[in-house]
Amino acid sequence: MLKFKQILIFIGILLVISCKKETPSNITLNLNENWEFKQSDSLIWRSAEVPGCIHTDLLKHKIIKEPFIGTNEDIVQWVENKDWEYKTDFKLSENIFNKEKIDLIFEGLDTYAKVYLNDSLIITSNNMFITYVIECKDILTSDNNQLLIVFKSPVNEGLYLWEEYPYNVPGGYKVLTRKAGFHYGWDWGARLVTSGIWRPVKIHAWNTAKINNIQISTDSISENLAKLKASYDTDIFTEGKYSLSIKYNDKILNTQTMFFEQGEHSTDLTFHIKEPKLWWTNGLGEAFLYKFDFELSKDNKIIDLKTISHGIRTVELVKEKDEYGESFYFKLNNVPVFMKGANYIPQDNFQNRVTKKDYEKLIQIVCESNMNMLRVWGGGIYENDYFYELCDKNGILIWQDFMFACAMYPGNIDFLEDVNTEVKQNIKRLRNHPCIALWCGNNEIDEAWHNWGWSSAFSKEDSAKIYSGYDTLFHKIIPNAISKLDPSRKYHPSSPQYGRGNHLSQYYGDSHYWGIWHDAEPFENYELKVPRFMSEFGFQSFPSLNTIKKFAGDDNLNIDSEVMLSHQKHPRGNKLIKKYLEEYYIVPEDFEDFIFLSQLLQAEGIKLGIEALRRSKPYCWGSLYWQLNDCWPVVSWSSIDYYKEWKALQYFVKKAYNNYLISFTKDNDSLYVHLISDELENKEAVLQLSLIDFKGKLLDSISIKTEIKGNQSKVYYTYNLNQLIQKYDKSEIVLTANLFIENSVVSDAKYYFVESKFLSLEDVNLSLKISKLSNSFELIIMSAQLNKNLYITTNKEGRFSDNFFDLLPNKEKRIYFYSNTKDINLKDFKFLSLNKLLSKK
Ligand code: BMA
Repeated sequence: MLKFKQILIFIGILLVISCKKETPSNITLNLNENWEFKQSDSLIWRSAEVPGCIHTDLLKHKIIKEPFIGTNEDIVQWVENKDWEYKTDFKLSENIFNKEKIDLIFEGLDTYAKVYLNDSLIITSNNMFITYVIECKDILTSDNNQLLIVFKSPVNEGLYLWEEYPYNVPGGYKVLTRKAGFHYGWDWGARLVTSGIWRPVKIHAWNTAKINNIQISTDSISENLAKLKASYDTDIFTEGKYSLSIKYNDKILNTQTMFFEQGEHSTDLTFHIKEPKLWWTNGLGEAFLYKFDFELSKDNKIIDLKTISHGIRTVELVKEKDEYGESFYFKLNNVPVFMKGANYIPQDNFQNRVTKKDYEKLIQIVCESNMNMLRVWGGGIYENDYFYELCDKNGILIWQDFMFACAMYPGNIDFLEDVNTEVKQNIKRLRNHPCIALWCGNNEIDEAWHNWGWSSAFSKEDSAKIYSGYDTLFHKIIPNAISKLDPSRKYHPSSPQYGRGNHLSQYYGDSHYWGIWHDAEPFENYELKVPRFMSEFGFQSFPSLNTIKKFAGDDNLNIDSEVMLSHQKHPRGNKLIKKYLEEYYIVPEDFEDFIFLSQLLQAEGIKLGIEALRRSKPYCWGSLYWQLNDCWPVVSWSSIDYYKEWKALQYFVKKAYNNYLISFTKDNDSLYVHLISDELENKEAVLQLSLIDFKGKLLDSISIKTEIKGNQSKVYYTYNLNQLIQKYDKSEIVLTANLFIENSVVSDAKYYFVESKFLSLEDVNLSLKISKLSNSFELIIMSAQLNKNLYITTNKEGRFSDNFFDLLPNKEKRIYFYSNTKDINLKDFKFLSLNKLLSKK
């Protein structure tokens, strides 16, 4: 009996062993431990973090103060003028050292770096966006090895090259250095020109052969079948018979055996998926991913393996001449989709401080806010793989700029060759991500050259020479690389297609409309200047008091304090905010009131813009506002601040980007009720409209049964304004709208008949209740009168389900506060509203 049991256990163990996935014989290891750094002209080595940068290492050793606090940015500027060195000692285990080939991989060196392995110079780099793979078995020893990396000051190197440079081009000396543009400061960013090993260092040890790269492409998709192709790039050391196989859920989809000679090979394998589940964007369906294993085997042993998550879908950018000009919209799986999103910048000046949690939190906010596209803007970085993986998983399309913004870059051979490598590598790294929708050459350079007077600042001859560099880079090198390496995707040379000085910008391509903000035009102009696709528009606001206190303490809480001014990088920023406040509200003296109103102003303004764009479907198909996030705590155009705290705008965006939107427009005596649907199907619905006064008295109401057309914007009801409101005081009434589908409210909106600042708002008491739920605290709020833009704050860490909302009279509003705090009571919350503020006047 016992014997039988033992046999069973033995069989069980055998089964477990045989089911365990075979691991490939090639090995990849991180070499991120044991690093030290020093200033080149010092003798003191200190521990360093890799991946990392010089500023965070200096910070860890208390040699500099946190640059984001107070005015510390100023006192750390010396760091950019020094040279820095990093070193590590390492020993290779026998199983690595005995491999035939050992590669050292540097995924990112920022920026002017010389790398020495055991005293031999193995890399000279001047581009932070390039990955280096160096074969170095010959230089490695089985004993101790040392890596030393010397970083030259990027500023001194840039200035040195600049001395020789023949043209004083826009962008200045930084254009000569392939480094993130925002490191040198931006109108929302601190100047922190850092250096260091910003991406991982790895060792790849291999025998026999390796897979260099896999490219998945789509031949055709139908309901029954998706025909796909995998292109294997392999590097063979030992010639012989090899098998290439593609697996899904451990089932082989295709396999091929062939003889490879020594050297690099490119091999295509087709494979099919029956009844493919398509990849859809957030809001339209599941972003379904197939996890494929691509294997390279020899003598029945897996030598190398790459696992790739792939979404089956088509994305097209449709640019077709029409009666107005030229369209600019995206079709996903053959369906035109309105793009709702924002411009994304790096999440920190120091990339190593951005954790996986930060990426997850950011993408979660993007999804919750009903977005389906982000533009990775050209003055930052090509993001890391995790960012794109999260976008793949969550159905967020990416408009990917190459890293060029607001400057004229050189056209000499060395520069262009280097950029060619950068471009090719990044296309190859990112092209398998279903989230990538478009490659875009640069940010605003074409616009600036033609519309901002850049070209006319030079003689005709110089101007032609400078432009020919631009032409080669953005009209030859980059599109050539794309058509070779990623032919299924479109390329857009520069965003916007036309600058706002050019009247064509409203009729052709994508547009950056900055008449509002930069030219101080009223927000209402968003309704007059609707383009085909809005890829930038924005307005600044102050971050919350909690965020401000983190960098300004309690003693600088005044918009003109030195600290606050050092965290406002736009030269006319505060002036413009005040100007618009005067126009739309008041300019409050109290700092907290000012923060509140600056956020509300931004939120109302951008909401107006978003609604105008969405109403204009199918003329316009996109709304990407400037900007989603911040890279340090600052006054800026962002909708979430550096700590990912929601500004008023984020709450407004969430509603304005909902698949169903109710929006109002007025024309003389007519008030139009528009319904916009981004859903693909028609739906039976009920639109409920009620006119009430601020004490809750119902004055008029109507309920309209209708079918909402999928993927359309249409007027569903028109009021005669005179008839509707003539009996009432316009400053005391509001029209509320609710859209019901299958008995639940899918969208709601309010229309006021005078501007907010002319409303008769009284400061009245709120009735409040709080209770603890399993994952949040529930606040039940009520008031006998309308409360306009009720803003709830607390200094406990957490997030509100809604904020800055209008509380209707005598109606309970339930707000959830998500927090890890154990206990909280009503005294911990503060309430501010337009009622309080305007009745203070
Ligand atoms: C846009 C961007 C940025 C800038 C922003 C606000 O055009 O491309 O260059 O930060 O304007 O001025």
